[in-house]
Amino acid sequence: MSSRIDDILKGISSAAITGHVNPDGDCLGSCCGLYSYIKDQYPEMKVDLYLEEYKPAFRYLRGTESAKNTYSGEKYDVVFLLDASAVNRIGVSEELLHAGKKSFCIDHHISNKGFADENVIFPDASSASEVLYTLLDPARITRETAEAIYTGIMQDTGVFQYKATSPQTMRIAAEMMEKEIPFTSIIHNTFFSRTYAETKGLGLVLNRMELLYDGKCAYSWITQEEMDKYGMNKASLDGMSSQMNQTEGVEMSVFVYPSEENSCKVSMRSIANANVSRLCTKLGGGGHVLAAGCPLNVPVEEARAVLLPAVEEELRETGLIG
Ligand SMILES: [Mn+2]
Repeated sequence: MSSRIDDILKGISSAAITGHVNPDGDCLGSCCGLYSYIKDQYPEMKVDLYLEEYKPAFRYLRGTESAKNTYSGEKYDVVFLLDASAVNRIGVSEELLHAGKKSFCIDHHISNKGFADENVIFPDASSASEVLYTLLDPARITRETAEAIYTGIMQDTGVFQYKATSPQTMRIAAEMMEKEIPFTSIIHNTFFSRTYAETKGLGLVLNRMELLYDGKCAYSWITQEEMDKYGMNKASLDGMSSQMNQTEGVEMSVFVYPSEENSCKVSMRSIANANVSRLCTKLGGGGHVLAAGCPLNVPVEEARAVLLPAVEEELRETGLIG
């Protein structure tokens, strides 16, 4: 059976694949899934995978061993952009958008306006990996491709718990399991397992957490000094806001961490009712309704004063506070 990806790849001799900045599990899963599919089906094709720094636990994914983390001007017949919601979110280099005769974006972010030549964006899909699956011929998905697709779906659904997890999501995951992938170790190693340092850092963030607005909003932060003390990097901060959300009565969480000098980044998660995408968009960021982020041009310690009025406005608009 010819799939959409097979149609695109007809008569093509080179392809590049990239995801978004600071790649997460879905970004890696979708990029490596497509890489693996092309490697299996088109062994003659030159295919380069571009990935920024990611959590070492994902190194089992096929393609990570040869991935490039800098772009030096190569040209391709087609460039695939996965899980990337906007031009300024493209990983490794924004120039990759124009590195191909044609660009093809595969995504599930509601904020994606379709910046590539061709775009397949399903805002209701659980993950870019799920969108990718719909473009492949299921009969030709090998164990290695299945590992990647399963990883991406599992990661972006928080192990099949978030709202975007549909019956179709579960059917695809089940189909991937039928390829005999080691799903228990994939889940443990990439979702739950942390280094000792990361566990200590999480403890600090949770211990510092405050409850604001009738306990509806959980707020916490970490400084560069603290990250250095615990040997943490950007990837060690994944999941902080989700952990904060596991507190009775909390509707949304706000976690602030350092980026460049005198600026910071904010990660927000909502349980169900608050729209953190709307909130973060007002602050110059974006993302999903239940998971979003934004950069701020103030140090970590000063973010609270900038963020709280916007948080309060969102909680009022949603009716979570009076
Ligand atoms: Mn995603």
